[in-house]
Formats: sequence, structure tokens, C-alpha cells
Amino acid sequence: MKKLMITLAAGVALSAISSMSAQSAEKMTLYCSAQEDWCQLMAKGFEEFSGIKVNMTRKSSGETFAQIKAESANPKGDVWWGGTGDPHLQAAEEGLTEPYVTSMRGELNSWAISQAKSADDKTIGIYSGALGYGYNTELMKKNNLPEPKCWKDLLKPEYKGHVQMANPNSSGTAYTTLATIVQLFGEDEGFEFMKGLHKNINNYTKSGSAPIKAAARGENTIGIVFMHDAVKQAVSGFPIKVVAPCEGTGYEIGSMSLIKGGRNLDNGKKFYDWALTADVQSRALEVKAFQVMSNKGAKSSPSAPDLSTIKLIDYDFKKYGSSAERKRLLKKWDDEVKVLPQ
Ligand code: S7P
Repeated sequence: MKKLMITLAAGVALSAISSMSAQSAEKMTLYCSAQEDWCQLMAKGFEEFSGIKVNMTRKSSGETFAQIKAESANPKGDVWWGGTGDPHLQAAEEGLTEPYVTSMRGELNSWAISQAKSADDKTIGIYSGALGYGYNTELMKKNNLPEPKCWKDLLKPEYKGHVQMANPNSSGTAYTTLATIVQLFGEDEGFEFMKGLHKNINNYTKSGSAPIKAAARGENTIGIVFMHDAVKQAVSGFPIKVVAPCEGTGYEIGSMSLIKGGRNLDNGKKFYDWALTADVQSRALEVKAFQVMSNKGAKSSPSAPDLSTIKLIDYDFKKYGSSAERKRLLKKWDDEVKVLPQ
């Protein structure tokens, strides 16, 4: 009888262990920094494709970087998908992410591979998009405001209280704005620009696309965002006009990284390879995500901003994605711009 009890107990323990390991083999945690609807689509799409359960959390790029850093002694995420490339590069430099060479490389645009090479394969480009702004044409008319065309137009006193951007500490879009202005005008003039702009800002939001969503709802006039995020509102029927600023503008290489020490990295690698396929990247259009995709075979939309017609700066990803430079610029913005009265 005693022998039977021991055998039964051992059997129960064994089946508990094997069901635990089956469970851990069949799940992964995704940190997503693109738009919520796209994040949901990716999580659900991968579950359907692989049978692997995806636990997804959406946060802005700077916030996700901070979370991965805070969790580095006990990592909880496996893959960080989406968000601007600069904080992904910073994570690579700080040893928070894992090198991986995907078999999908042959299908990708050269800028996606350059992003990987500059980070010792600890990240990779998944999409690209240019920065700009959008405005609500009805509010512009109602308030008798001139239609802006350039970055410097946004400094006009008549736009006081009419401009919104995100906080560059939490938002990758807003950090791209800060780094773009510094590269476009030089650091001294660039910071003078940010101080002048500050006088016209009605709110620094947490998320990068929030200013254009507010403009679409008629709660804000001008939103500094990626142009594709403004196009999304325009094609959804809102009175939004999209502007590629006349002086030229910066752009992002939206990226993906595997989190170092992730508990389900084999599943994370399956997601990583799958997310780079043309079919999966083409699905971005289902949620009106109009970035240029990194897979050369991915579908694009005629509504998407045509990067070849936009005056793009030679954005220095190496410098502005470096840990020291990103920290320095953000601190300077906190100390010299954010503290000013409006
Ligand atoms: O998916 C749209 C998009 O603009 O969102 C990402 C963005 O970094 C996330 O928002 P935050 O600015 O709040 O970080 C961009 O990478 C992407 O193009």
C-alpha cells in the first residue's frame, strides 16, 4: 500500500512538472511600443499562427526602455516589438538585449540591417517613418490661424496654447523630435527653438501619438507626431492635414529586440522571425499603420507618406541612440525647457 502511495505521488509530481514545462514552453511576454490596435493584432496573430500564448503590454518607447532596465535583474519580458529605434539602441548598448541573427535578413531593406549591425545584432529595423506634424483644419479656420508649413512657423505667438507634443522622456516620437531639431538647427539654436515652442505647448502628453488623436477629436489644434500617425487620423475621416516641415525633418527606424534573460526566448525568437515576414508586415494596413515596412515584399498603401518626396535629414542614429547622448539631451530638456514658465 505504502509503495502504491509513493508511486502515485511521484506520478502526480511528474505530471505537474511536465504540465508546468509545457505551459512555460507555450507562452511569451511581448512588450509593445507601437499603437495599441497594432500591438493587439500582432499578439493575436502570433497566437493563431503558433499556438503560443502571448502576454502583451503596450507602453511608449521611453517607458518600455525604463521598464526593461528596471527589470534587468529579473527580466519579465521576452520581446520588445515596435517603438522608435533610439531607445532600442540604448538598450543594446546597456546590455539589456540579446544578439540574434534572424534567417529573415535576406528579405529586409538595407536600413533595417544597418540598425542591427550598429547594435551588434541586438536589435533590428521593422519599419521606418518620417516626423512632422498635423493640424485640425476646422479649428485652424475657427481660430483664424495661418496654416503652418515649417518647423519655425510653430513658434509664432498666435499658436500659443494650440500646439501639443509628447514628453521626450516617455515618448520615442518626442525624443525623435528633440534629436531632429538639434540636428537640423544645431544644439544652441535647437534648444532656443524648443524653448520658443514650449511657450505655445498646451500639454506634454505621455504617448507620442496622443497629440494628433486630440487634434482629431477637436481638443487640440496642432500635434507634433510621426506623419504616418497623422495620416491614420486623416484617412479615418477626421479633418487633419499632414505637414512635412519645409526645413526638412528626421525619421525613425522602428525596431524590435529580444530581452536579455527573457524566460521564453525560444518562443521570442519564433515571434521575431514571424514578425519580419512580408505577410505579417502587410497586415499593418489592417490597422492603418502607414510606416514603410522593413520586409521588401510587404504591401504599402497609396495613403502612406512617400519618404522619397520628403526632405529627410541624415539622422545620426548611432549618436542619438547612444546612452550618453540620449541621457544628456533628456536632462538638458528637463533642466532648460520643461521648467520654463509658459
Ligand atoms: O505605431 C506608431 C508609432 O508612432 O508609435 C511608435 C511610438 O514610438 C510609440 O509611441 P511613443 O512616441 O509614445 O513612444 C512609433 O515607433 C511608431 O511609428
